[in-house]
Amino acid sequence: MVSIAAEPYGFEFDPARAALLIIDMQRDFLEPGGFGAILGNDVALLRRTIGPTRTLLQAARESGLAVIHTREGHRPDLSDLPPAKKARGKLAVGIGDAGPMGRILVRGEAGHDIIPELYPLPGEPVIDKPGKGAFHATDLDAVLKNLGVTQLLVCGVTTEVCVNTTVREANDRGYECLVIADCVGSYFPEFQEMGLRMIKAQGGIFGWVAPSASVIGVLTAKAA
Ligand code: TIU
Repeated sequence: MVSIAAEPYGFEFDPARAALLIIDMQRDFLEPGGFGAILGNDVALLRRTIGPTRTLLQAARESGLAVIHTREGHRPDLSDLPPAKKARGKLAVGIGDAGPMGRILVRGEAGHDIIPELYPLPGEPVIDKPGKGAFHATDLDAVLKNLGVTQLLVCGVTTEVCVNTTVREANDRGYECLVIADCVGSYFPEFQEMGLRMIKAQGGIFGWVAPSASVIGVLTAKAA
């Protein structure tokens, strides 16, 4: 156990029982022409997370930490796409429709895949999820239990949507979540701030928040 400087107080980190969880760092959210941009968002606001997450991912791999990736998306026949999710936003081009990177948020399409900067290595589980939370209708809980993981270092996009939903789901399942502030991103600066404050408020009601530098220092010391 080693204490990582975090808010609202130190996170007692047990690397043998921890995983780096990288949520939905997909081209559809981070590159022009994808789902994020179609929703009217500026993807540049999310792209600032790529550099720090890449550095943290490298440190995690070198220290032997388990690494798990998730992707939001749907079957090509859209049979797992709730009609309410398809209809939301009244978009001219929405989930399942053809976009510049293939069909929007459909598994197997270029836009659905993880950005090249953070591409999973063979052996790193990739969880395909149909919802915002990574536990809903996936085998993430089983994968974590089989790995003996009880702590999650959480990165990804977007802070107030898939990251917050997943952290809340994880918290209710008994996992301890440390959210990495500079490795999570929102299209809305005010939601970035509040999304992090909601996690660490009230004594860490959903978890902890720390900058990647605090975690990398600990992982690097472990690897040395
Ligand atoms: N739109 C938005 O902020 N997010 C999503 O639709 N999915 C995720 O957060 N991954």
